[in-house]
Amino acid sequence: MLKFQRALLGAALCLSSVVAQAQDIQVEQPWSRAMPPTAPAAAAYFVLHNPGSLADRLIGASAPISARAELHEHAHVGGVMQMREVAGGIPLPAGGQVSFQPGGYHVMLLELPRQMKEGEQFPLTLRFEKAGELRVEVPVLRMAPAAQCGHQGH
Ligand SMILES: [Cu+2]
Repeated sequence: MLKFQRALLGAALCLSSVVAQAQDIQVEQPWSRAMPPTAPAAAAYFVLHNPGSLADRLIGASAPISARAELHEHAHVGGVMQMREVAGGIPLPAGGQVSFQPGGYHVMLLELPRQMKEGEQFPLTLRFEKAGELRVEVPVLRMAPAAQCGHQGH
């Protein structure tokens, strides 16, 4: 029974997790990991859904909490995991989804006057080639929210 209730709760969180939509693009489960006050940067994560029939591309991001925001990916370079800026933006195929998550794509927030604390949130503007700008509120969490949903069935 408890298992069933948890499943229901998970489904409810899943359904309510679409927080912003521009044309066909949806941004789900935005979050940022709480960082130590002295950390030089922070990262924002989310899942992009494009249920439409036109491919699009994430080409930029900005947030008032940081002077600079870059689109980053993690890649193995000579056996070492490094992150680097993605040249030319991140493609979002028609009918597809792209996850931004620790160890993968993320929006890197650089030159922050101060680190955000757990429980705070900040606006993040995502800029798409076709869909234009889309603004989401990003909660600062200690851990990833993905376990609540797992993105099954999307
Ligand atoms: Cu990065």
